[in-house]
Amino acid sequence: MERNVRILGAPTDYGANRRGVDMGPSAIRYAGLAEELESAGVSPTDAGDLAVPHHATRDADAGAANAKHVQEVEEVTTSLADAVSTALAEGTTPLALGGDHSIAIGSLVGSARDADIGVIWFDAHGDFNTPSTSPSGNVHGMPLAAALGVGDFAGVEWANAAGLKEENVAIVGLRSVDGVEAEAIRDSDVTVYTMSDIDERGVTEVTNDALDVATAGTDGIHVSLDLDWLDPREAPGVGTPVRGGVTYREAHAAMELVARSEAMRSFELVEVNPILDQHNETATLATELAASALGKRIL
Ligand code: 6HN
Ligand code: MN
Ligand code: MN
Ligand code: MN
Repeated sequence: MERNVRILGAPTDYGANRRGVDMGPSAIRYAGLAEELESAGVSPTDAGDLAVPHHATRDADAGAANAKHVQEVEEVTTSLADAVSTALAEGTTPLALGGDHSIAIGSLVGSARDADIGVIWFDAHGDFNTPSTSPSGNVHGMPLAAALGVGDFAGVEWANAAGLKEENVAIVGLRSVDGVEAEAIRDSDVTVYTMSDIDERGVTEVTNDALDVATAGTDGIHVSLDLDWLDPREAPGVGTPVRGGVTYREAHAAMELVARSEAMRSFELVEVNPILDQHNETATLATELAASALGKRIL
């Protein structure tokens, strides 16, 4: 069956400190996303960018110190959730382009609206902070907790309308986690595969296990790919790099297993920051990994 992919740009940096990640969708398109997807045998349609409130029109210090710009994040994720669920209802696979990782709240809510979904979160970070545990106040460190309904987001009600189950969530590649965030992850039913697990068991076995977790009893999975999952040598253009990530080839191997599972119903590429990148290589890498996750074959 031919897959139709709908590209949804979400050019926002309200969830992160680093201005520049809002240019991620342009950089990824410029790197040749549409052509890469065609080479994977899928038909992409680009729906353009969601409207994101311009910085000049917003108070630079908006939101509480422990959840900065939470209203702007809510605005963007609400429209992304609608765009994702519409894309699915129209028989296409939504591919959201961040933007910082706060957009995942929208992808998850939209993808789970009419289905039971699992999630694989490829990331150096757990993104499981809440306003009361976050050391930075940046919402991009909180989307997984927010989408699971963990934590008090100062009146914002995006929480678990999605009906997402912790038992169907797997984090892969974790190597940077804050103190209280670590406790919260341990107390949850989310399954975590750290970089040490990948060292010991290999990326293939770990990804297959993560696929089992996310697909068990669900209608399909959301794949959230934070480019800082990769080692900064491969992906320098990210706002919160952490040494010791997966290699180029390990990342492709994992995405190829995602493709083989045929379980992916929604997808996102986040945290590409062209200002911090070198010659757009992180954006280019994002396009290549997307192609692998959507079934690109060598022969
Ligand atoms: N990301 N744990 C840190 C924080 O500020 O909460 C870093 C979060 C990074 C988030 O890369 O999507
Ligand atoms: Mn992340
Ligand atoms: Mn649901
Ligand atoms: Mn990250």
